[in-house]
Amino acid sequence: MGEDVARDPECIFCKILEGDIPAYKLFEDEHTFAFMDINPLNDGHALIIPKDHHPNIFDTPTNVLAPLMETTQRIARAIQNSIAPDGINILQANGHGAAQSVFHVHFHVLPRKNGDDAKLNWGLRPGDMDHISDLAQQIRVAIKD
Ligand code: DGP
Repeated sequence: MGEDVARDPECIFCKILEGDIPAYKLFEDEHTFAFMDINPLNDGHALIIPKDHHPNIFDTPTNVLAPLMETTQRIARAIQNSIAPDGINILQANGHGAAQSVFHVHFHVLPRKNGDDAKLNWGLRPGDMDHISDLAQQIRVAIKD
C-alpha cells in the first residue's frame, strides 16, 4: 500500500482513484477512498474502497481490511448524522452469485428507509447526479476526524 499502490488499468474504481473518471468524493486517507454510488439504492448510498486493487474479500490482506473498515465506520457515522436514515446496512459482495458487479473490493454503506423492502440484488439504476452531489456535500460536512 502507499506509494507502491497496485492498480488494475481495466478496473473502474482504479480509474476513479487515478482521477480518470469523476466521482463525488467524500473522504480519503493514505489507504482508503470513499465516494458516492452513482446507482444508489437510497439517498446517501456510499462506497468505500482500498487504494490497492484487490478483487474481493478473499484476496484482500487484513492490513488492507482494517483501514477499510475504519473508513467505513467513519462514513456510516457521517451518513447517520447528516442524512439520518431509518437504518444503515454495511454490505460487501463477492462473486457474480452475490451480485458483485465491480471487482475491486468495496463496502457499501446502504442507508435504509422503513418499508423500502430493499433486496440484496437491488438492481443498478442511475441516480440523479445533482441530487447525489447535494447529498455528498451534506455527508462531507458531517465527517469527523
Ligand atoms: P457491487 O454490485 O456490490 O459490485 O457494487 C458496485 C457498485 O458500484 C454499484 O452499486 C454501482 C457502483 N458503480 C459502478 N460504476 C460506478 C462508477 O463509475 N462510479 C460510481 N460512483 N459508482 C459506480
